[in-house]
Amino acid sequence: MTRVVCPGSFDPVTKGHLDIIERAAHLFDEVVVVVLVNESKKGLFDTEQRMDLIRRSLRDSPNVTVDFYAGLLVDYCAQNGVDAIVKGLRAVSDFDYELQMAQMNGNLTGIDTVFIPTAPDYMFIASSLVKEVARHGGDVADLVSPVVLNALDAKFGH
Ligand code: COD
Repeated sequence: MTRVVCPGSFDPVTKGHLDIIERAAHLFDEVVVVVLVNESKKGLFDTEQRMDLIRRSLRDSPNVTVDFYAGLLVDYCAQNGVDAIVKGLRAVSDFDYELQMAQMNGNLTGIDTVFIPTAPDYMFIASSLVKEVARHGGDVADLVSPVVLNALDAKFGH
């Protein structure tokens, strides 16, 4: 049994995230999507809402569960028998930072990171841009699931 984590802020989950999670679910036995709580950064959605939006956005994915953690990702992995970290890679701009995190995590506990390339259609999608566009009433219907779209509409009163 290979258990992997897909970690992130997921504020909110986008179609780019969902594609990586669903592809990881085809490759590995168990996928845990972990919402990392950053106490110093207040997001648009709270942790419970982010987890709920991920659960309700996932299509039939019986080997995917959703969890949260406040602390180092490697500690979560050690405590939960996680074999590897899965990350999506969008562009060269992601690569430097993702490589640095992968090497830091590997250095801390020896855990490996597996990169899955983003689907070309989702390459430009980032939660921060989705929020900015939605805040100003722009159309993000192609970038997020219908449940996230509703949640954004409710937040921004559209
Ligand atoms: N297509 C494909 N993949 C994507 C896309 C997209 N359009 N958008 C995002 N992704 C992938 C990326 O792999 C990204 O890493 C992941 O989804 C999550 O994205 P976000 O934006 O929700 O989350 P980030 O980048 O803010 O997450 C950073 C972490 C929370 C994973 C990181 O800070 C962390 O591990 N924090 C815990 C504390 C810790 O252990 N720190 C030490 C790190 S070395």
